[in-house]
Amino acid sequence: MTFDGEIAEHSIELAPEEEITIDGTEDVDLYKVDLLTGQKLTIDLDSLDPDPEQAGATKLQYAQIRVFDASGKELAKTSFDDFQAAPDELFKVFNDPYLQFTAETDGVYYVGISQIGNDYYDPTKAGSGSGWIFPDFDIGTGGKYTLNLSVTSA
Ligand SMILES: [Ca+2]
Ligand SMILES: [Ca+2]
Ligand SMILES: [Ca+2]
Repeated sequence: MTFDGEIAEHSIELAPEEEITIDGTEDVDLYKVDLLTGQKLTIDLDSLDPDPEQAGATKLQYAQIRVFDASGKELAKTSFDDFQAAPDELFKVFNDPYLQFTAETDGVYYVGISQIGNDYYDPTKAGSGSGWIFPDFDIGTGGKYTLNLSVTSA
């Protein structure tokens, strides 16, 4: 399955009259996946080149992947070695994360996508993201991506 996402600024309404603005460094996109015991989830993120027509558009660099169980407990997270091309990718694209996760029990899992630095958020709490920027390296400004999720049986 393929999803199109974007790490960017947006506003969310926590309650009527209570709206907060999330900037790109705090944005988290969560994807819900059902897995059976022993199934392996392969997560491949490809950041997209910015649209030249769109002023100020940037490329998502070093996105973070986290995997949670149904209660929001973290089970896996990108580490330095995970910033590499997927096996089906011809060119080595250092910067984009690729992660495999094997479910130990049947259940609902969540995949969280965020940008570098924003990797301690609580997936059960809106507004818990935080991050930082490195403008000199064009890091921290978000961007669009394609997320490829596939499940293989044990
Ligand atoms: Ca988003
Ligand atoms: Ca890919
Ligand atoms: Ca990739």
